[in-house]
Amino acid sequence: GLKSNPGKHPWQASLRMIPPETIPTPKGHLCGGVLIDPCWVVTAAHCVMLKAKELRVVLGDQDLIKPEVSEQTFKVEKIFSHPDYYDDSEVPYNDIALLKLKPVNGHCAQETKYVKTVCLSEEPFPTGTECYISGWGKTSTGKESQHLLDANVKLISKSHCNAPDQYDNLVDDTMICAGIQGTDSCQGDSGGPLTCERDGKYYLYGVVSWGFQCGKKPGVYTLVPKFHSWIKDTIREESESFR
Ligand code: 4AZ
Repeated sequence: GLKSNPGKHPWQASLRMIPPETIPTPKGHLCGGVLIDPCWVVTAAHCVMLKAKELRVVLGDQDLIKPEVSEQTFKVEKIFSHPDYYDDSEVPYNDIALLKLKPVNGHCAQETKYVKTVCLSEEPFPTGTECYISGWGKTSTGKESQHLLDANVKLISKSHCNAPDQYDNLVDDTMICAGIQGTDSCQGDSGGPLTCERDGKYYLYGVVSWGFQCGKKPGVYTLVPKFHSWIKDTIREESESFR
């Protein structure tokens, strides 16, 4: 991808592992995430196989190394990995998780030009729709990016993605493929957004999940509409139990 304009993906989150000194990525960046409610971030379940205490969520970030005034950093109160998440010979199924942010002075994310929530998609977008991916993952140089990058990708049909020379039926109906030859998400982008536009509004349609290498076959994304009820129910139940 190319360097993204600040404020173009204001729902993009950076998941950090603490202490950052122990891993070789800028400031401990582990995965992407997506802000869907002031106190809730969606990510990939395969990203959060660690304790909530070891995580930080940074919103409003562009440059992973430079401190930026647009940044808002939160601790994680609780991790909700999808109960049906599992990994079968490197393929993650139901690869989605919710992070409940720990409020500071009674609030979580505060809306700015650089920090905003995104809508959840409840309906399918047609094959061929041009959508957007963003993240700090590996580029063609083989290194993770210091700057937030983005790219356009097209939604790919299940039948094409499951062809014998592609994923040979490993892609199930909780996943959506997207890509353009050579343009793809990669290591470090996991958990981040695949957003699509409808009537001038952006919707979270996929969560970066897996793929064979990068840029060679389509990227595979967790299909958000399939998890709409789980997301809404989890947020509702958790908010109700604290009233
Ligand atoms: C990864 O390793 C990864 N091309 C993420 C996305 C894709 C491949 C690998 C999709 O986290």
